[in-house]
Amino acid sequence: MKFETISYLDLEGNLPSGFKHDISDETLIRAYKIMQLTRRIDERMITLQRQGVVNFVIGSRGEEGCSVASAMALKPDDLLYFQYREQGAILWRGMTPEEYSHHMLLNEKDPSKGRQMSNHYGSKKHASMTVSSTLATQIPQAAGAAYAMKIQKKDMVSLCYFAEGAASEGDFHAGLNFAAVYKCPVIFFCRNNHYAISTPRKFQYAGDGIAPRGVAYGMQTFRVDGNDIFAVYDITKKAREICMKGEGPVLIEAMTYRVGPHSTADDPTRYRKDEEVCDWDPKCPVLRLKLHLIKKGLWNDEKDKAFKDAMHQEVEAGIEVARNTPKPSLETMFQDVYADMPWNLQEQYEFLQALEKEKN
Ligand SMILES: Cc1ncc(C[n+]2csc(CCOP(=O)(O)OP(=O)(O)O)c2C)c(N)n1
Ligand SMILES: [Mg+2]
Repeated sequence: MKFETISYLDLEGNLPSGFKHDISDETLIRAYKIMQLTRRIDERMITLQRQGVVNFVIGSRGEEGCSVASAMALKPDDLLYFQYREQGAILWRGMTPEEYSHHMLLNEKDPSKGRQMSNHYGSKKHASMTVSSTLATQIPQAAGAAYAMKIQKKDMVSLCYFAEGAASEGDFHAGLNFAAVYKCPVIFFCRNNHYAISTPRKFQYAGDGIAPRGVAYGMQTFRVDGNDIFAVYDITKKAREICMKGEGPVLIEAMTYRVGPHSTADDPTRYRKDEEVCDWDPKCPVLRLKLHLIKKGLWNDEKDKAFKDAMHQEVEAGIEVARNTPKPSLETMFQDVYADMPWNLQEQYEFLQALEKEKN
């Protein structure tokens, strides 16, 4: 079985003649701005990690089209389940650079109160479940949440992001099979970005990628150009409609490329050539949308500069506030699990309190 890749936007920013879409000019400009914001925040967080301010970063350079355009096709209450490289989606939902920075710096305003590694964002306000380090755990969770939505007859879907490496986990198969058998309104969104840390995709699967697995489980499946926001938006919107008609789940395989290192703990020059990375430069989702906006007369270099200056300032201001916000206090480490603290935790708490007193 061979899957074609659905793609509309060419590398010069043109759409096929007669191609129709329902994205307003305003929304297109916002998509461009959020993709640029995502890229900038990633760049700044990586620098802050090098300076010892942030402990860990997973950048999404080159994959902003997948996260932003898929979130754009949903309703704001639809539940998002992340892998970890989908910060564009939570920023699309309105998380501010300051809120994002509070999490990355793991200070007292971080919703997880510093109990997670950085880059494990999540937000109740933005209907976004917290990132989980253990690969693929979000897949059965998203299927289960969608099953609950179906039973409660809610006008709602869950969208579950994961990548081609995570699709080798048992949870992928359990989640997809459960969702297909019970026709759960869940969109499985696979970012096929060619690598799982240093493992290239030729060592990940022998078949034609991840898409045929959706067919095997009995669900409607699409493969899209993940660097074309029009294709990602169109197919995610269609997937949502399929779910709402009770015909879900849907699997989308978005073909993309991880331009940066896996994380700040990785050196990709050890396992891939620069030329391979450069091949993807013209396919960049941000560049292609920018060229399209310019062709439509919606954007120009002057607007770009003014937007970037203001956006960079907003990012710096957010980081500054986060840097000046205290770390979570000691007691938060012992809260939110037990109504009454058990004796052994009480003992540990007192031990740490004494240490802290000594230090001060
Ligand atoms: C169960 C489990 N096994 C291994 C790891 C270590 N690990 C973290 S990310 C990663 C690669 C995942 O690759 P992929 O799903 O393709 O996502 P990408 O990083 O390419 O976005 C691995 C092996 C983990 N976090 N959890
Ligand atoms: Mg991958």
